[in-house]
Amino acid sequence: MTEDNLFQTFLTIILAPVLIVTVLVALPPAQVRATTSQPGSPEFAQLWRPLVLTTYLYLPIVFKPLLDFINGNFEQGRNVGWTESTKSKCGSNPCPLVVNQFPSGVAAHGGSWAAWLGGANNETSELSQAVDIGNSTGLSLSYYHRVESREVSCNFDYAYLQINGNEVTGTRIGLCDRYEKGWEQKVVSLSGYSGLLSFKFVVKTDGSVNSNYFVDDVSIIAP
Ligand SMILES: [Ca+2]
Ligand SMILES: [Ca+2]
Repeated sequence: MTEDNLFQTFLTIILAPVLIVTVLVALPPAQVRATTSQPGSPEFAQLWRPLVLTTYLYLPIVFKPLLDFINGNFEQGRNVGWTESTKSKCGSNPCPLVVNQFPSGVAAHGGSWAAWLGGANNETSELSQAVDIGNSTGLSLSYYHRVESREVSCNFDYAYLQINGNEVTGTRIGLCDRYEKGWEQKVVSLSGYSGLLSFKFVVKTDGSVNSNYFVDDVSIIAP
């Protein structure tokens, strides 16, 4: 069970009854005495209106599906939500992919942290996180990405997205100067997917000419 599922279970089993009991206890004694009143009477409305309104306000919060990424904007820094893997970005030493320092002229899309994949030759950078979307429909993955590359050809270094180990059609982008367009949003439909999804951003570079790929503000969005 993921942290999200544990949290959702806590909210559903513990917090919802606590909220309802809290509302009941908070009712003035005069209103509690009115429980003997008949439906439709002013006393009945006086008793139940605050309870219904409060429950109406709280339940969507309590039962709202928690479908989003942990630390999707990377602002919580490293080792929160995301799993990182690098091959040769720092020689034999793994380098952080979640960073708050960037090459000259590059900044995070939002806040001060983002993911920086690539940035070395013969590199494989992988950044992954699993999200349980249950049986929800109509969802999409949204993320912002940015290419910075010295490659003229777009055939040597590339980035793509995997879901559950399979490359997602339409997400592969060649890393080359032609695609240096600043931050751009990418939206990927999750139609046809359900349950626990393992998202992985992958960058692979060849043996020469540097390429970089940045990702920020990763989220699950509803229509
Ligand atoms: Ca950010
Ligand atoms: Ca290259």
